[in-house]
Amino acid sequence: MADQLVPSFKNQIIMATILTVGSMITATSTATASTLKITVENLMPTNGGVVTPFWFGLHDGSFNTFDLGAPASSGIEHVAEDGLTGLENTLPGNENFEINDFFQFDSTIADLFQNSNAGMNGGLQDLVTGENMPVLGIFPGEIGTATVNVDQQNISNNRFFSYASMFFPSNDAFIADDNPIEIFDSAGNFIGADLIVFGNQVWDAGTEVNDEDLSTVPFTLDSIAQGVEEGGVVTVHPGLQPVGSGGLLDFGNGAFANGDFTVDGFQVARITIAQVPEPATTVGLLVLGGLFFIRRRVAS
Ligand SMILES: [Ca+2]
Ligand SMILES: [Ca+2]
Ligand SMILES: [Ca+2]
Repeated sequence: MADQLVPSFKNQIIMATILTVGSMITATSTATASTLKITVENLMPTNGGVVTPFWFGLHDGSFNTFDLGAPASSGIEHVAEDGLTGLENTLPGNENFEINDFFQFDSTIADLFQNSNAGMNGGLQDLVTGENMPVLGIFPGEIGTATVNVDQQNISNNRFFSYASMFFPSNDAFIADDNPIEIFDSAGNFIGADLIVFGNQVWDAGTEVNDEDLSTVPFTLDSIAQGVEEGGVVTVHPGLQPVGSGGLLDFGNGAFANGDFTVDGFQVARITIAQVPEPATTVGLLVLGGLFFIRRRVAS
């Protein structure tokens, strides 16, 4: 009996020590920086819509992307009408692109964020896009990712997540958070996010009339910043014109025929925010070191 107890007692010490070492490693890594992985998956069917380069910000909770029933900001207008965020020159192959070289745009969402209290308070912003055609965005079935490092010591500056992206093709349809999403609690514990944007959460910016005319929808550079002013407010988008009516769902022999986001249960995108684990090699070495220490103690 005693012979069986000894190894089991040893195992308990070993387990306890591994847990201690494990929590020390966790404590060390969360005391400094956290690497977050932002993943955006286009859940639309083949020949559905495109999620244009997806803007996100990590901030103190004070940045307001939009309000239903209120006029859209110029930042949201440019996202919704033309898929432009102001961070175009961060996209692969697009390093020399400056919006204002082509269009006399007022503030983009990147400008608004940078100059907001949230931005000046250490807010971070970037884009998530697809690998196949990064300048255009994330296509049906495609997944885009981005990683970002947040300072765990000042996590209150980056506790909340906001996002905005155009639903393409459209005159001014977009997806975005109506309220910032809390991804760290007030004590700094990681909550993360895993959410699906449904078709009834596609918004109309209220800035451009939904004429679905090829000259006003940004299929080419020439049709960027074209359209009839709407002068309205942000609403739930009423939907694209039905198939057969000559609208965008009929464009290009049905290239976007499955983009009717008013279909029941239609899923636009899945957004996940996860913490990137510590590199396995570092953890392994530390655990091995801990075990070596235990064996010496148990043997003595
Ligand atoms: Ca809001
Ligand atoms: Ca509109
Ligand atoms: Ca337009």
